[in-house]
Amino acid sequence: MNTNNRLRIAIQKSGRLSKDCQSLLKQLGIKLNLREQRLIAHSTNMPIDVLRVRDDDIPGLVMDGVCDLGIVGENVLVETQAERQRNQQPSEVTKLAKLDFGYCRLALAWPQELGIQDKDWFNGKRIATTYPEILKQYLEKEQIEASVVMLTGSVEVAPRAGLADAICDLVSTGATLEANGLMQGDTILESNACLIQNANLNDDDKLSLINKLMPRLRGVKQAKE
Ligand code: PRT
Ligand code: ZN
Repeated sequence: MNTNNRLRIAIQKSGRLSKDCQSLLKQLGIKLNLREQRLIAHSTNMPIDVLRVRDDDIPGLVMDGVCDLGIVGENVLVETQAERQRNQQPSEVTKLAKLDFGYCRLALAWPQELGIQDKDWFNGKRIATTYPEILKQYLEKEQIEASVVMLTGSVEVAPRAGLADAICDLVSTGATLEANGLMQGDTILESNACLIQNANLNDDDKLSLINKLMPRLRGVKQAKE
């Protein structure tokens, strides 16, 4: 548990969500002294500290109560939850809001030259992904017997490199699939960035600060619509 009396928020240090997270915090009125290399940024006008980490670490930090709040893609949240459930580690969080950035979908794809394929084609195939838990749950639900090859990066080159027959990867514009000669199939998960809270947070001061920030968040979302 974070026993520090300042509300601790985990955001991605550098990557696709960083800029949007920083501007959201700014729009919520949280003034931050962000210095490039620092792990922690202290707010100068509210009892808030912002922890800047890799996105993959954010759900765990919130689930374990090291941070009170976190902003992360639903893809990373769902994958971490499934992995932690399997390992019997704390996996609960309270989802406070779906945010309007970081949209992408986790979809299946295979070499274009194979043409359109149905789900049966995946039986006996190898599928490369960074999201083995989400993929395994999908395969089980669809009763597909395929093997899962875990890759932490460059998933889109796996078929060409002979590492897998197909992939299950994040797609936003589709340009990466196109550039790698891959055809997009079913979407397994649609994802946005979301704001999560530690499920056991019971510090009254922190809860009332969150209650003060939430209407502002709704205001920011409405202003964009
Ligand atoms: O260093 P760190 O671990 O923090 O960052 P990371 O490299 O793991 O993540 P990052 O910054 O790439 O993405 C952070 C989050 O942004 C993801 O977890 C998603 O929730 C969200 N997001 C939104 C995306 C994309 N869009 C996206 N297009 N994450 C990755 N991609 C990649 C995808 O993997 C593929 O390689 O972009 C490529 C496809 O993009 P298109 O536009 O060519 O289809
Ligand atoms: Zn990551």
